Amino acid sequence: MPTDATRGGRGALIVVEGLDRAGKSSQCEFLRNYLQQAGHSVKYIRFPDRTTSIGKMIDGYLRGQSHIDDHSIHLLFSANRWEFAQSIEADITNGITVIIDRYSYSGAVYSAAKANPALSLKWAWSPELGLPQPDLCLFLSISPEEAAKRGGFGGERYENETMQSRVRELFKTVFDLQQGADVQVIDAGRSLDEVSNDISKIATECLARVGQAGPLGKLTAFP
Ligand code: T5A
Repeated sequence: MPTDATRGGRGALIVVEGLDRAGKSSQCEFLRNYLQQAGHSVKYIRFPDRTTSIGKMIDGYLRGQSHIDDHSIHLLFSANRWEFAQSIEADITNGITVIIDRYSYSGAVYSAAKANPALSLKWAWSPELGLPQPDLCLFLSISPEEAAKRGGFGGERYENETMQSRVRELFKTVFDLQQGADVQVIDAGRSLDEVSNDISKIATECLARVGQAGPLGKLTAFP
């Protein structure tokens, strides 16, 4: 199958963000299949990637099997993204569109939502500087109450309504402060099909746009 590079363009970097159980993984899988059927080469990755050595430490922490200091776990989440940064950039250059399920935005807001006075949002954003800049960020917006009704909620460390409410507010702040990506807010409280319809339209427009765009950018500091 020809990649977008053989048609003269790079791939797009599309990030899907939202609260726990907002439907990110379901929509990422839908979008991968949809874009592949439309003839694009696509990869789907998710953070944390729990398969690497760093990812295994994160997994143990999220399941409550280990205690790790707030700053240290934050840096591990970021290191987990840096492990994949070069391969993401190479794929994009080679015309492959990369869909990422959670990214730096989650990294900053979940750590800042712990309300540790020594861990500000600005501090939490700093290890993300220089990572690939998404072309599009799809934010699946759902209330913490609605998300809590969905399957499997409550099993991991951050899955409680106090934390999720803080996370929701901080997502708004970080999107205002980091304006490089095109952030599209999608009402994720609707049916799977209604959400997918919106996502497919927005992603298709994004791919058309990046075909004419310059190289992928990098995440930058807050103003
Ligand atoms: N974290 C993550 C950090 O603290 N720092 C970081 O840097 C990063 C990257 C794990 C935790 O790590 C934190 C954030 C998280 O607390 P995760 O593994 O991505 O991150 O965990 P979740 O976000 O909880 O991932 P989930 O896969 O559980 O949730 P999704 O992907 O949002 O939801 P999905 O698609 O799996 O759907 C959940 C359920 O809802 C149903 C699905 O069928 C499924 O049962 N569903 C719907 N039901 C009705 N209507 C819809 N529209 C639905 N969409 C999905």
